[in-house]
Amino acid sequence: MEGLKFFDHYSPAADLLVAAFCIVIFVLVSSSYVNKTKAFGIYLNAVIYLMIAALSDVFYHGLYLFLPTGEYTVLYIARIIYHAALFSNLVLYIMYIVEIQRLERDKRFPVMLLTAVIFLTALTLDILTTVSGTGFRLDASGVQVSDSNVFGFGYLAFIGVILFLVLIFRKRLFHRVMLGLYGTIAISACMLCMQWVLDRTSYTVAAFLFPAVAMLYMIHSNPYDIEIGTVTARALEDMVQYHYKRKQELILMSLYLPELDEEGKMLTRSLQDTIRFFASEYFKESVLFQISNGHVVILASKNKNLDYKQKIVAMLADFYREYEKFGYDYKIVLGDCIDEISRKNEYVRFIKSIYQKMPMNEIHFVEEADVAAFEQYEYIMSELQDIYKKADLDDERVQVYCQPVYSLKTGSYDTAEALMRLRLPQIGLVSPDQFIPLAEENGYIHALTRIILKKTCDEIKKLMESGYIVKRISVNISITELHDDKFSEDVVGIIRSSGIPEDRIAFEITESQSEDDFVIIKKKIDELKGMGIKFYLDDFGTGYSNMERILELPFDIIKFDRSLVAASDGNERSEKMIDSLAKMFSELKYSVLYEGVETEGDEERCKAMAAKYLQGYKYSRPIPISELRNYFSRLSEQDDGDQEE
Ligand code: G
Ligand code: G
Ligand code: MN
Repeated sequence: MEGLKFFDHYSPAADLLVAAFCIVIFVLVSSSYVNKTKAFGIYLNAVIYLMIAALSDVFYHGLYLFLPTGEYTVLYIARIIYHAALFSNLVLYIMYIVEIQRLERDKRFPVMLLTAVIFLTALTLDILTTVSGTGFRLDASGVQVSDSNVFGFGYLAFIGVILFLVLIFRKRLFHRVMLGLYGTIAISACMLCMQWVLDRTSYTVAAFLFPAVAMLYMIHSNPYDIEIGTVTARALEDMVQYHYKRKQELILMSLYLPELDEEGKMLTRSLQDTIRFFASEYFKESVLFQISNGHVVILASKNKNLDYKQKIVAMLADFYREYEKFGYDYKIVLGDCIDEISRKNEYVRFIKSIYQKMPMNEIHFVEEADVAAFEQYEYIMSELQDIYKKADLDDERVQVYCQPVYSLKTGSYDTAEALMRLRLPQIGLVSPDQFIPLAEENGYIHALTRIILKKTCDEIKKLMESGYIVKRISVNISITELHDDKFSEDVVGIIRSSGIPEDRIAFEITESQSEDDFVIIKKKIDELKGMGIKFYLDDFGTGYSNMERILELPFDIIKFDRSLVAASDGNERSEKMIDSLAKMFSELKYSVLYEGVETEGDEERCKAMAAKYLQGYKYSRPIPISELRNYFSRLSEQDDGDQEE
């Protein structure tokens, strides 16, 4: 140090670079989507102080060149301002860490108190030692003559607090983020050590830049999908929270394209362009969020779009025009954000609950009633989850209803379809359309099937023991559960442990949609058929039937959907078509079952169209399974019946 002039330790290059980098950070922040959390506010302040520190470092060193020799008071003051800026930056880093770690009040308070004490003590000592001459001084020739290095001790004290926080509360953040923080702190400390060893001061501020860059990248960056211009669902929550706290109202627009909402599917380029256009063209400062492949949401502030009603009208008009081009099925939900939902920050689930109950290709305007429906949806969902978790095959909440099926061959009811209902403590009986889709989407359906299967087997056993003739009862199966490799093993286990013959159970499956489903269904039918379990093709006529595909699957019974029965009424062409389909199936050794037989007329027509089985309100509505005995006949009665024939 001897003889080396004050200015020789220093080059402004690093500080100027830091100042420039701070500007780059501001540019990045304003051109990307940032979650405007409290932590982010602290972060921005830290960057501002960093920039002040860099500039004041340049300034106080520069002063040396302009001040008359020996008249360094202004320089000393500038140097203290520089230290104050750096210390403020460190205080803000500590506040920031405390914030992202979400420390509780009782932990936050002592940490911040200690930080304040360090800040005031270090700055006071810096000033006192400078004034008294025991601290930083330059002699007439510009050589540093004394340095008690208050700054260095202050710095170490702050670093001590930071290390304490990141080590003691390291579990509070994702470990990779913590590792990133450790890494940048270590690099900063190394830089300061090297400076100290080499007796240079140029990189002091630069060392403080690394944590700022790391935080921006790891914690606040929320990159746009560069093609479509969306940010993630997480960002949606932050935006909702930000506006809710400030009592600023938002407008919500949600587009769902079910056909594209599968893993691996991509929105086409031109669809991306269109969505980006819709998100940016109509509303000022709107943000586009991608919730899943086929689901995007736009949020915009009401204040900034006072004419939002006209904008929505214009947007929808354009939407219909664009829709012609793409032709995908859609569901749209539009409207004001609702306080109740904003408070809980549950828009994604809220919107999904609306989609659940709305028909395809419609637009739904959000209304208060949706909130009540959402609460019910959430309740059903939590009950389903609980049923799934408890995995109790006798769960009281899952109830078996049955619709007896009339057999034309025996002239009696000896088969039936099991239909599930939920009986939930708070809302009573729930019908399948309110919970089957939910259970399927969330992976709970097989848990329900197991219960209904067990209960059906138990009832069949009771019926048989009381002398009733039960040919079989069919249980509905969802395609999603067939994808499980253990399916066959599992259902056979349940049937066997109830002690009834396997052939008393049948499974109903609806037409498959994809090649994948087709292969799975075929495999499962092959596995189970050998044991005498029969298979019904459910709802025939409602899907896009591929006749060739259907005939490749070894179904036993084809259930003609009730829409076919209705269509055959009074429409000769339809009747002819249905009649020939039914006859074709019969000749190929399938049995034909007509669903939705409601009247005498329906019954007559179906009988003439190769019917083997009839099901519908004409015979019975779905009834609790325990009432099935009112329809089924006992062995002796059946004998009587046979004699009459
Ligand atoms: O009985 P209801 O009309 O409410 O039944 C409506 C639909 O729900 C039926 O088309 C039927 O396919 C379906 N469903 C009823 N019970 C079950 C069941 O146990 N499992 C499955 N997967 N679907 C069922
Ligand atoms: O798709 P699946 O066969 O599983 O559907 C059976 C459903 O059809 C039952 O939930 C029942 O409520 C309903 N259903 C049964 N019979 C009739 C009927 O005669 N008319 C109408 N409209 N619906 C029926
Ligand atoms: Mn069915």
